[in-house]
Amino acid sequence: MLRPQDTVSRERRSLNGLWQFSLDAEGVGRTEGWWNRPLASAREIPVPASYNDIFADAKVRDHVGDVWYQTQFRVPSRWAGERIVLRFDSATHRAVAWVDGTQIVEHEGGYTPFEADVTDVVEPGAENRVTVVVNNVLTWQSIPPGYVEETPEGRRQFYFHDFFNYAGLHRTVWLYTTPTSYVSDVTVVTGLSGSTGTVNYRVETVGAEGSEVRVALRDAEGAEVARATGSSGELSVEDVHPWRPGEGYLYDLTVELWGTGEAPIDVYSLGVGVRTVQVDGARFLINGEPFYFRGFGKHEDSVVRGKGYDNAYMVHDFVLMEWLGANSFRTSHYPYAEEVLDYADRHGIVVIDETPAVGLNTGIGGGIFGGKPMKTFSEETVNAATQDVHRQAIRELVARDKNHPSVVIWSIANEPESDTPESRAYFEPLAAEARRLDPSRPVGFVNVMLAPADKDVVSDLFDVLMLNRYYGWYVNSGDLANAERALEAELQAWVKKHGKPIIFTEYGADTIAGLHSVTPIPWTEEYQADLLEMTHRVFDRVDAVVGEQIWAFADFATGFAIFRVDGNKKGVFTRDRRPKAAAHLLRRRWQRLP
Ligand code: GCB
Repeated sequence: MLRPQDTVSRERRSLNGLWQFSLDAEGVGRTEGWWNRPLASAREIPVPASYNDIFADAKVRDHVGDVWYQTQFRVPSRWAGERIVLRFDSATHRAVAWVDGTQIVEHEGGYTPFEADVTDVVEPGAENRVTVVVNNVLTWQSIPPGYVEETPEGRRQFYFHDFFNYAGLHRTVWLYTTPTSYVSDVTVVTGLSGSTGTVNYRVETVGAEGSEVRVALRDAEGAEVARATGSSGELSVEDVHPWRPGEGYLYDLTVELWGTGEAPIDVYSLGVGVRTVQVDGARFLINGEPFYFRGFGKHEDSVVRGKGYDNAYMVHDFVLMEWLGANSFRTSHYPYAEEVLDYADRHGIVVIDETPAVGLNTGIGGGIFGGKPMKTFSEETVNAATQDVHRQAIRELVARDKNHPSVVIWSIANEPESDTPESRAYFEPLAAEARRLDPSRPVGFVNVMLAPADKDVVSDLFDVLMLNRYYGWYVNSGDLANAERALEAELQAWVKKHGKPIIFTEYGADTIAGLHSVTPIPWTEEYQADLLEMTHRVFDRVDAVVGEQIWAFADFATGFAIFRVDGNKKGVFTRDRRPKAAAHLLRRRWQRLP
């Protein structure tokens, strides 16, 4: 799915700003047709942002159900005759949108874009009203899953993941144009052979019978290095300048649609990084060279905005990662804003790209913390309908992110149940689907500590092993000597069983910034640093470990739990991005590693 662009044939404008917002506490908006008129008793709300922390109002923060957004926009009269599209970069977790009285689109899933052709609905030159109902309910058939309980005080949402269920219009809303004959999709797959690069491309068009696709590839200085005609083909680049970790070199692929006129009908341009990704035994290769991931699991999370996209936080987070010497991160636990991947492409940061499939595991926490014992996979819980939604989430992730050179692995789930026949039956078709959609990238899922090598029954379906482990924290708590032995023993079992590259996608310790101790006491800054050092000693002894991504980049908001004080504190930075002692330790280590 192509991002909106300004080109000679296209124009876009963002509808970001202050919108009207109404909470639908009684759940009556859909039957009362709230889209037909200005929202009653509305407040102003920023878009993009999560709505939860904007108001000093628990009813908004903890709301379960529908909220309504509305704004007015004017379509420039010069857009008459163009195809006009309204696009939402995301609406968490599902939405229906109307322009004036007409429903234009609905979408399931909180972290991927959706759009509607509104050419016949809007009036160029006139004011039009857009209304969106956004729903935050998590069910057994949503990704991520959850369930709702009715209480005398109203509905309560439960879920199995460890971050706050922020909701709303989290990313940009665009109004944009294309010509009526237009480029609807572009797919590139790149290759390298010696000093020659290849760019295999495929262009899809709509309404373009009788027209011709022409593509041209230019280097970063703007010099043309290859061109071709036809909707698919392969471009070859002599003396190629590859995209590589630490150096986000991008070519520009300009796609043009030509009719009989003097100028192209449509023009779209795409940044292309020429690079290869491959798994070879226990090595992870980028451009044929072994790559070692160092970085973080992150969240889109900041004060007030919640999961609302913010340029300042985005750039600052990258700058802090660079300051530490990190070269990669995982989009735990959902696809991030496309601006993030564009930045990673330009700066040579390597990304593990994850679906929102987090919490498909009732075994975590459940019994101990008062949750009801229940099966993960059953007719009543995660079932075939959930699997369909999950499959669709994989499709939308790949469709959106397939052209980003920074993305090197598809992670199709975080810590699902993976030690039962039901889990294998659930994941086998999903792994196959991810591979079918994109044979050019390794596919993985993130394994939970409850399913070590001797219990796991799904890892053979995947190309890499991604492990989340909390030795020294959730197990061997406060006992780093035993933690070190246990971690190494577990790792050796994986090496023996699979011989695949192992990336540690999580390890770490909750740490209160400013809490210090001369002895190694959990929750102190010193303990976090000691735990990381212990874990790194083990990694350095095991060749198959090809990556270390600490949990987490920064402290973040969670739902209430008796082991969470104002959120999860495993950040190497605080929520407002101040470094804990561990940051300095990582900086010393990562600047030393090749
Ligand atoms: C995990 C999860 C992550 C949690 C983390 C923790 O395994 O993948 O979402 O936040 O542990 O801190 O418990």
